[in-house]
Amino acid sequence: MLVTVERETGGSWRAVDVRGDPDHPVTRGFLCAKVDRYLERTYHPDRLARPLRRVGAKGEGRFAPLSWDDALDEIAARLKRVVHESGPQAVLPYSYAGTMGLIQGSSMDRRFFHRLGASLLDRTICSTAGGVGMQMTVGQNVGTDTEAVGDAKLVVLWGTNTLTSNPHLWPLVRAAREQGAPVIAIDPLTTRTTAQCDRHFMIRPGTDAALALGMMHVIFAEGLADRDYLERHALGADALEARVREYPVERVAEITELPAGDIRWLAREYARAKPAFIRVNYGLQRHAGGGMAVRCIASLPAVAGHWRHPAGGVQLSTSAAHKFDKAALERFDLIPPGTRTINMSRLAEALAEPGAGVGGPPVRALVVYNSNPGAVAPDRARVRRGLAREDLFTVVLEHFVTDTALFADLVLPATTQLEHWDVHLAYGHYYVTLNRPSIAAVGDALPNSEIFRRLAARMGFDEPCFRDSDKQMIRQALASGHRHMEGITFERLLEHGWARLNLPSPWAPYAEGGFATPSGKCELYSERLASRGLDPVPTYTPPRESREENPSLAARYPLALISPPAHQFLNSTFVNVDSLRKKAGAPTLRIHPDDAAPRAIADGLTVRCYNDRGGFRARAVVTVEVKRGVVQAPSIWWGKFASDGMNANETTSLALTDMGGGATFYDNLVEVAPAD
Ligand SMILES: Nc1nc2c(c(=O)[nH]1)N[C@H]1C(S)=C(S)[C@@H](COP(=O)(O)OP(=O)(O)OC[C@H]3O[C@@H](n4cnc5c(=O)[nH]c(N)nc54)[C@H](O)[C@@H]3O)O[C@H]1N2
Ligand SMILES: Nc1nc2c(c(=O)[nH]1)N[C@H]1C(S)=C(S)[C@@H](COP(=O)(O)OP(=O)(O)OC[C@H]3O[C@@H](n4cnc5c(=O)[nH]c(N)nc54)[C@H](O)[C@@H]3O)O[C@H]1N2
Ligand SMILES: [Mo]
Repeated sequence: MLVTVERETGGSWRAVDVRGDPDHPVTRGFLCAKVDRYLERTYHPDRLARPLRRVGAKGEGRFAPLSWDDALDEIAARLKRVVHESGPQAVLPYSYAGTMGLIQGSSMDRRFFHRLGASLLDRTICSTAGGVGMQMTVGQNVGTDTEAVGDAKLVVLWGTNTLTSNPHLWPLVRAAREQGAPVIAIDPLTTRTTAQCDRHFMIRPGTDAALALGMMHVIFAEGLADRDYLERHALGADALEARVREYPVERVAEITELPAGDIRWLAREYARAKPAFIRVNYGLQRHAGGGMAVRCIASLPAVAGHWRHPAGGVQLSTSAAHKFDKAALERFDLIPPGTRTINMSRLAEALAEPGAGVGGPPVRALVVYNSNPGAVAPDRARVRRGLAREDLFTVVLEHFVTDTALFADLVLPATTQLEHWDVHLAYGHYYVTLNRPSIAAVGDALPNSEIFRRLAARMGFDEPCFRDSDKQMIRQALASGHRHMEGITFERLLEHGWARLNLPSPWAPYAEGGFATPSGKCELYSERLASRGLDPVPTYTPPRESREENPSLAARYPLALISPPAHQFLNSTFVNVDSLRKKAGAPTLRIHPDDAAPRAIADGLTVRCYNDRGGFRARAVVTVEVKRGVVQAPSIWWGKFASDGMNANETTSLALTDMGGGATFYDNLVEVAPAD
């Protein structure tokens, strides 16, 4: 991102424009809809400029400013007291994707909490199910090189809304299509993306594993498998072939609610295109069987031999190829042995009445940064009950008074990406990016790293690592010695802004095998899964909230709710940016006419969407663009922008995925009724 600054009277710099870097081979000079409005957000009148102390009740939002010294002294004193009375594990850090920069997201903060001995946080809320599904199959969350995608002969966009959530892939999808590649979407909803595809399969949510198994059934049965690749580079092809015999097309049609003919067509086209590319993404792994679903899909390119070509294969992420020195950044060696880990997707449980469910001391102090769990975490009502606990000491580092900050005892103003140093990996390409500050901090805001540096000094942590500057930490991150990072230096990044990992271009990661699994092969049979008590062979796990798994629940709550990102927001970030919120409109719920009619729901009516966990109001949009039996509530609204103060996470559950302990946001049965 290139920032244009102008000198203001008084001499300071003001950012006046942000744009994509036209030289960047993947982002090609354009920003997504929301980051395009980054200045409106940076200079927003509500932007936090000073530390605040709560003066009203929790959740009420009445605060008074105080100095940094007073705020940090108070926090240090409170943390020391909690540690003294209940042990350090009574402190819980909570952070996720506000910034994904390594310095402002996982460096000084981690050192601080590791040295303190705080509870560890398992960061599962987004991607761990699919990540583990990839690890168990290809060994790591590394897939097809984005830049090669234009040469694919068939593109499957599987559980992803590319034009909204990953727009920089689109030019490459278009390039493939211009050369004749059909582009196929698999999604229960019509989206901006599916509307641009040649075919759209409206699959029943949570059944993608069955579709992949059915495709492999056809591929094996019709002699379309790449036996040579399987023999040389896969483990367990026989076990897989036996398994997919259990998934004939007719059975898969029943499970997925897709026509048998379409499944057969897809399998044949997929196998014959040399090569075919699958962009699988995180949407379809937010279900109970999400890990297995990704594993089944990740098995396809080995079976059809698509990894042979740089443009073939699967991409869930590219993150794991970025080999930064995490040990140096985060200092795992400072963690006291035996420290417990709390799963962030179950924050509601961790904050519930003292100690419930997590074992060990109750959480008495919560330090939130880069995250807004009061809006984004599942079972929001319970999360908020936890945040409202009088005996919980809560600190929130933020840009704004979010749904979470409303409950804070102290709110600390943090810098944005225009105001601090950072270095980034990517999860959609193979480039490292340096983040240089372009303006001074707005108000008295400080970088997360500096806040934890100052807190460390107050806690008496005197190891030299607590005095490292951000620039020093960037150098430490780059100096991993891994061959992917060779030649990527701070100086080079300063000069150029970004650098491709030291990889061939284009890169075909598994053309000659070289899988990062214990066997070095694509593990279609996984000993590691067997040892975890899971099926070692790809299989289908039905959604947890479904007619198969819980018929009585499905009878009471027959509709499957999907609450995916909005085009104009980034999770709960940007919801308070007026221009974007205007475009997003009010909270809506899309519902099929056949589901709307028996409920007396007309287009535009205010409805309530609910289950036993809670509910929220939205304006009904009656449309055939959602699958029958599925409803969609886009975006994670803030309480203050919704008429009832609620959002979709009132209905989502604490249940976890089969692998990686992930959240199951889209495995969620509800009922919908007119609001009044
Ligand atoms: N504009 C915008 N972009 C974003 C974000 C944002 O909030 N806004 N968030 C960012 C983040 S943190 C992430 S993790 C990514 C998420 O982006 P993606 O990985 O693309 O995931 P989702 O948007 O959750 O879901 C993508 C699609 O999957 C579909 N889906 C849901 N369940 C199923 C299923 O069972 N099977 C199939 N086949 N499809 C299903 C949904 O209908 C949706 O259209 O986007 C990133 N980009
Ligand atoms: N129902 C439902 N719930 C979901 C999802 C869904 O699809 N449906 N998606 C899930 C997914 S994929 C994800 S990744 C999570 C995301 O959940 P979060 O990680 O909580 O992401 P955001 O909602 O964007 O909130 C990030 C916060 O960090 C703040 N922030 C940004 N930069 C900085 C910084 O440098 N310093 C500090 N201190 N703060 C900063 C922002 O102001 C913002 O309030 O939500 C999950 N929740
Ligand atoms: Mo995410």
